Amino acid sequence: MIKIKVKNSGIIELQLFDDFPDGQLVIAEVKKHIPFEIRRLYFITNVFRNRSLRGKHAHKKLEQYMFCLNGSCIIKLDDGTKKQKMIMRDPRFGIRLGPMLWHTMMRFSKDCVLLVVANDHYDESDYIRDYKEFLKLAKKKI
Ligand code: T46
Repeated sequence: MIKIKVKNSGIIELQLFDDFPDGQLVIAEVKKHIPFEIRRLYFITNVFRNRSLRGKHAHKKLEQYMFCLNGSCIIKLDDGTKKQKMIMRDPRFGIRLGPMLWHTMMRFSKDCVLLVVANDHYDESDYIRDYKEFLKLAKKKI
């Protein structure tokens, strides 16, 4: 398994039951796998352009886990000091997108399905969408 080098990230492995050839069942329980109460979930589908970029922001406080349920994409993480790039293609593994972590998703396969669970409701004021501002804030927090 890949080692996470950036701050405020990590990988969780969910419980999997493999009923081949009748499918796989993957389970996430709050507190056992997801360390917060889930207040929102959303999913990203139908990214038809391989060159599409999503994310390109950080959050001030929000905690999230992202799962790639189908297909694949690349995720780039940047904590303001260290950067890391990973391929997401195994639905068992969730990546923590904690506060102050610039994240960009790219190179989506056409069948890519991303599921994100979050510990709070949508709040645009929690987003940092300007990279220079992110770097300034990230340096202050060191
Ligand atoms: C994140 C990455 C992984 C809402 O109104 N409510 C919501 O809950 C969300 C997630 C988005 N929106 C609105 C805000 C924008 O006007 O939907 C529009 C598209 O959102 P955005 O450009 O932020 O989408 P992504 O895919 O770049 O980012 C999303 C999440 O917004 C973000 O929190 O961490 O996925």
